[in-house]
Amino acid sequence: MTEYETIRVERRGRVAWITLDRPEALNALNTQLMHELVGLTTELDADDSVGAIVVTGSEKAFAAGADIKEMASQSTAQMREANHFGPWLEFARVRKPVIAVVSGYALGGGFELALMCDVILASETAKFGFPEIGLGVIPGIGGTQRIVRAIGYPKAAELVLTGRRIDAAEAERVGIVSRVVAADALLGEAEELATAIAEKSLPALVAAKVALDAALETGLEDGLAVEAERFTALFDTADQKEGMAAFNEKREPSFRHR
Ligand code: CO8
Repeated sequence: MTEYETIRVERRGRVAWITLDRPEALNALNTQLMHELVGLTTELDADDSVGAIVVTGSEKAFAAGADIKEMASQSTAQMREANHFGPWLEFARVRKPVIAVVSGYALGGGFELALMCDVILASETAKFGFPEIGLGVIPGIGGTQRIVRAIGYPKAAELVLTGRRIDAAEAERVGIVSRVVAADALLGEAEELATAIAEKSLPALVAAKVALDAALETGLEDGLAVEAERFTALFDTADQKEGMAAFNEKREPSFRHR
């Protein structure tokens, strides 16, 4: 079992819960945390007993950005050498559903991490923003790209160019988060949501993510072709036979995830 210093991991049925755990820095994403988080999610992605992955933080902060103390004195050459971008790309390529459960600050890299996930469930205490512009930089791990795709250019540009922080209600209104829930209901709702997803057929979940990703990556015709191919390929899985038999027999399906 790998030991982690900046994250905690727990299994609840088919759901793997990852908690960012650098309370002294409001879960700022330093290099160690990045490697631990990306290494673990890659392992969980290869483990067929895991159907969905939750990433969460503390009540006060999901993550307050990349670690400013670590970055402050770096030169361009040193930033290039460090390659902070490759590992986050690996995180974004995880095949299984990843759910960000956000309470408190999701700023800068923390907001970008949430945007790498498939679903964002937020507490009413959540605060999102890209403060980078006020630090003399810009979002660097996908923020400018994913926020435009998520909410459209004008609103995205306002957030990136001003660094203005928005609350959970505004984030829900503009379509950044899937759902906002009361602070004391967050973990319960998250568990229910993650379990509901994780218990679905794994091949169908993976196919759904491939098709959804295609909507972002390709034109409509190519995306439709990806969807049609993935849909068709599922007809050779045991779970498609079970899912449709269960419907016809008026019972709940018992998926074997193959
Ligand atoms: N990095 C390092 N340390 C941090 C960070 C951070 N991003 N955020 C908070 N901390 C530390 C504080 O320095 C403080 O430590 P100490 O007690 O040693 O002084 C501790 O966490 C608690 O923070 P505060 O005392 O500031 O707590 P407050 O409740 O007063 O304020 C805020 C909370 C508003 C969240 C405030 O901490 C803040 O503004 N944090 C910085 C937010 C920010 O600017 N984030 C963007 C960072 S840049 C970025 O994310 C770029 C992403 C692209 C990266 C590409 C590859 C690396």
